[in-house]
Amino acid sequence: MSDQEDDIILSELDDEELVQQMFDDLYDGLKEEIAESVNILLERGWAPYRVLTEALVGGMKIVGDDFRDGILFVPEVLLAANAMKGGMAILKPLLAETGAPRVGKMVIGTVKGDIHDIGKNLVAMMMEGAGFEVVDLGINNAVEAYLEAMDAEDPDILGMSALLTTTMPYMKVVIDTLIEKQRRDDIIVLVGGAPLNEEFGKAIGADAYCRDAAVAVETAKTLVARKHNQGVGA
Ligand code: B12
Repeated sequence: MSDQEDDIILSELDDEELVQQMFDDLYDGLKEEIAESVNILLERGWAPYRVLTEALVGGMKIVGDDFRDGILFVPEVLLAANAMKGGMAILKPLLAETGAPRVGKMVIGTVKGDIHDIGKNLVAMMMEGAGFEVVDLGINNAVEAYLEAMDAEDPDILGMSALLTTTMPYMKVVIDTLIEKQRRDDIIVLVGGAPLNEEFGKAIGADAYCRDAAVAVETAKTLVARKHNQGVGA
């Protein structure tokens, strides 16, 4: 195989071909290529949010499906995740640049036992872009970490992410602890992650389940506005 024949000049592909190529590159964990393609799409006038959802999240969906079906394994998925993060790093400042006024503050973290952070990072990025101040606690958070952050940051919203059926029940542990400590009413709790659904969100006592980052932003805006109005009226 000659390198020359195989070399694809990304900038010579049209938009559709480039997005397809990005799906392949994400699948193969090619971080530099993903970064280059993200920059090409931005130069062509694509909005950062469109690059994120159509190219990166779209590509990650294929990785996720093949992981589920046993075609890809953890090492490959880690590489893909790393490539995705490379693309997200370019988009992050652009998404945050909207100049939106500060709407509220969110503490967000993946729950104990769970190290998935791509979706959480995406929510954090989109929330920042929408004018929220975001404190990201990272992965594998025990209830104490959420409580400490609530003390230190006084957020409007607590966001929890879980990607495993074995870790999602931990969200209830956190919410139950908030109730026990009589702190549940002080905060809006949003939950998300692929295995969750609306019913689960309700069952554990969250204010809302959000299926993606865009819904998270809209829900957060609505609930924070409601909270502030109630505060004024009270
Ligand atoms: C990438 C990945 C990994 C990577 C994670 C890298 C990283 N830095 O995150 C690695 C390789 C480390 C990994 C490990 C494992 N994984 Co994994 N992983 C995935 C995969 C393929 C993609 C997840 C992802 O990033 N999706 C893309 C993002 C954008 O989507 P998202 O996370 O859903 O987030 C969106 C929404 O859910 C929502 N959201 C998410 N969080 C939040 C939070 C809030 C507050 C709100 C409002 C919204 C919100 O908004 C986000 C943006 O739109 C999924 C497959 C899948 N279909 O989800 C499996 C998957 C989650 N993993 C799975 C498994 C089994 C594992 C392992 C146990 C594998 C193993 N044998 O070791 C380990 C567990 C490690 C651990 N203790 O956590 C299973 C879980 C099955 C189950 N029923 O529990 C899945 C579903 C794959 C499968 N079908 O088998 N994984």
